Amino acid sequence: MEDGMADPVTIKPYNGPAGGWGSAKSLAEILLREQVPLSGGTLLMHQNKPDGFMCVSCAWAKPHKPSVFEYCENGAKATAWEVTRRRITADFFAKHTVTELERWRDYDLEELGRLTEPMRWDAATDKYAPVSWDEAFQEIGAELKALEPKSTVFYASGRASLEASYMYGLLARLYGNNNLPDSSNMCHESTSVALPESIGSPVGTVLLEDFEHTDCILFFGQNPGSNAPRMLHPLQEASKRGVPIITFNPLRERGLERFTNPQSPVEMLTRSETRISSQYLQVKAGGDLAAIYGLCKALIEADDTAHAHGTPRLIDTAFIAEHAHGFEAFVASVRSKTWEEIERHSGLLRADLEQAARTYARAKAAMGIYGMGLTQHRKGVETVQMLVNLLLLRGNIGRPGAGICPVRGHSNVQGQRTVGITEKPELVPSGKLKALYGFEPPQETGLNTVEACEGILDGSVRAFVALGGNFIRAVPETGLLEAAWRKLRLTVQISTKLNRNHLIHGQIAYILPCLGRIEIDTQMGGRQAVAMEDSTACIHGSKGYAEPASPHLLSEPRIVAGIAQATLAPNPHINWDRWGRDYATVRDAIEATYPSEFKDFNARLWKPGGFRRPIPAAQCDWKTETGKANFITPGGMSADPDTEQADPDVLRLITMRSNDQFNTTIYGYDDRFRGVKGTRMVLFMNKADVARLGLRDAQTVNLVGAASDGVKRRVDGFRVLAYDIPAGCVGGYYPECNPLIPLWHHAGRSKVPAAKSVPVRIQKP
Ligand SMILES: Nc1nc2c(c(=O)[nH]1)N[C@H]1C(S)=C(S)[C@@H](COP(=O)(O)OP(=O)(O)OC[C@H]3O[C@@H](n4cnc5c(=O)[nH]c(N)nc54)[C@H](O)[C@@H]3O)O[C@H]1N2
Ligand SMILES: Nc1nc2c(c(=O)[nH]1)N[C@H]1C(S)=C(S)[C@@H](COP(=O)(O)OP(=O)(O)OC[C@H]3O[C@@H](n4cnc5c(=O)[nH]c(N)nc54)[C@H](O)[C@@H]3O)O[C@H]1N2
Ligand SMILES: [Mo]
Repeated sequence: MEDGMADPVTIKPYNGPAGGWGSAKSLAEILLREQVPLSGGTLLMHQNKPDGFMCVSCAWAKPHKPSVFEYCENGAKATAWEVTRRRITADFFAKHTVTELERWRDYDLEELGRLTEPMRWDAATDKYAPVSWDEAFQEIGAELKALEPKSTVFYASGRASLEASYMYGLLARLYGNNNLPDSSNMCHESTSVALPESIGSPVGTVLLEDFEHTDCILFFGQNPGSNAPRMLHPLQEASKRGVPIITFNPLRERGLERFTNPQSPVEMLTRSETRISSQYLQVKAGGDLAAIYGLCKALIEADDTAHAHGTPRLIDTAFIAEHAHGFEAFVASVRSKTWEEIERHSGLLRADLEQAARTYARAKAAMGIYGMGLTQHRKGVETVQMLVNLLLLRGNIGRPGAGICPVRGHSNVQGQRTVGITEKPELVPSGKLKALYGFEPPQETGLNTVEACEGILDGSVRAFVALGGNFIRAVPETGLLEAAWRKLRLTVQISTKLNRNHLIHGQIAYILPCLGRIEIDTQMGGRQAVAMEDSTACIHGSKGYAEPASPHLLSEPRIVAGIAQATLAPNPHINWDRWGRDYATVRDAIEATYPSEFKDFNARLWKPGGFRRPIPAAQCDWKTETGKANFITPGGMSADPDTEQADPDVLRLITMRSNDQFNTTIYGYDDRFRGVKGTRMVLFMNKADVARLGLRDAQTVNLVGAASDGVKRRVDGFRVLAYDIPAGCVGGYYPECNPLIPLWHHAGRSKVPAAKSVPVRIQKP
């Protein structure tokens, strides 16, 4: 049980808006707790500014004319978390065995502060002991050289810079594999599979400016109030202009209801709020596929009527004739679905879907925004493609104010893919790599996250190197994986803070502590800067401003270079040492590898608002096999064959983030917007389900996995909370609920774990 202990648990509805005074207070608390010096305030002034540092929290776009305070509550919390004064030194490790630390809560591990020197686990004492960088690199290199390349995995968590990521991808390929799973495999991989087939680009087409020109926003399964708060500003502006925002979300998320800009003195003093969503549709978990079918059906039926009466068509037939493929088959599929089925699968009413479709049909330019609520389902890929279908019906891709807008997670997760962090060799310019570095890049598809887990379970994976992240906590099937993980020969964690994955470790285990992006990074080439790509494919420079947490830290490029030099045969075309000390030279290499994306990379690094790499679909240039934008008809409307059981006691569990965490990093035990204080072990439940299952509000229950695959999955000690959530769905927090997710329970083609529809049953203790 992972309660906050220090604070009593209270649960009462939060009536404030997103942002506002609650946000200011929460931020002040964390700055104090992390003992961030007063200059922390000055530090925040550099956040997300041209010539400043790019936020280490989310990937949302950075405006080219930033406001004085271009950060949000959670971005500032992430900064405080990184520049904390707390330190974890060799003394600490000398006092505690790893087995003992395993009993600590995740929160307490990270609260120890920043890691300060490289450590190696010592089997005799079961403690981590200091080791020199050189020794660490030599042993890691020797171990990797002794292993069959296919048995090693190089994971990346989405935060490391373009420079570090490019080097890391090259390290894996020179070593001999494409085993480069990343956090995106648990996140927007459904997007990366869906969009190339639909529109020929793997990323979104919307730019920040499009918010100024849009007439309608369709908002699916993303919680901006907690996970991309800076996005509330363009949403607020749009709402003030009278732009309808139609939200699909099983939960009524505060950031999608009302917002007070904490950086506007007038709004703060007058306590004025902006309504965000104009229509809020509480779709069933996984019901979006059916809901969008409903929107398309309503639109097509209204278009039939318009056509019959000779009034203007609602379907953009000219756009479709010129740009689209597969329209007829798609329309036939839509017509074949009955409203009864649509209502049953979506949990929404026909009348509400028709109203939303009418709003959409009136808009000249509409955009579709979405997050984990669409991608983390068994039908994640199909659902993203369905949203594209809806946009294509009215020509809403490739013109101002319109487009598709996946909201990415980690601050550089999109950029890592751009520079080669991928298990798919076809996404990498192998010919270019061969010409530049004189080697044959491996052509065998590597392991993604789920496959890496399978390899760990069956013993075929022997070594795991992690460029950031907390893999063991982020993945499904915690129980089986933790046990198998300990059999790995080698685990190497490049990290800033102590986390669970340092304690659950391999037979030879290293913690390599690195500089964070906010820290000043001085190398022989002088003060260094790095680059990232935001959610809208704009690339920004980022320069640290804080003193390094310890003099013994190395930067991520230096660490990758160190491992590469110790592992790989010398290559006359690569000077790893120079790359690790002068990142401008890595940017030159990136430009040489991707000349059209990164033209004049170094010269454009500090362009305000970033420079955008070309996104052909945004110009109606469709790089698909048909040369057109494709309507892709999904197989059916059922969200999830596993949870579509007749048994009403099997519930669909949504695992999600609170307002007080960054992924597996728990900042605190409050979720202000959802009214929960002092605990994360709550189970958000529909009132009728609470009564039907013979439970009471505040009662303690256990959750067990409902999949019939013979594996026992169970998490104990949830407090029932009657909440506004559709019947049949329950909500709980990630990562506490991860032991309940079967490894095979993932999106069909993207293999993103279906973390938003986990089949579970409630058990009374
Ligand atoms: N402060 C903070 N910022 C973050 C993160 C963080 O943990 N903390 N994480 C970062 C990362 S890596 C990512 S990927 C993003 C994640 O950001 P989000 O995409 O917002 O992720 P979640 O919090 O998991 O929740 C998604 C939302 O989907 C809704 N939802 C669940 N199931 C469904 C469904 O079936 N249909 C629909 N329509 N909605 C559904 C939930 O109610 C919730 O509002 O945020 C990034 N930014
Ligand atoms: N049930 C469930 N599971 C999920 C999700 C869900 O919604 N539900 N969401 C999934 C998603 S979207 C994602 S992205 C994954 C996240 O999975 P990960 O990316 O693996 O996890 P994080 O919690 O972001 O990693 C935190 C750790 O990163 C390290 N770190 C922080 N900053 C830096 C840095 O600058 N450099 C380096 N080298 N290390 C650093 C710290 O040591 C910290 O402990 O989880 C996935 N898992
Ligand atoms: Mo993510």
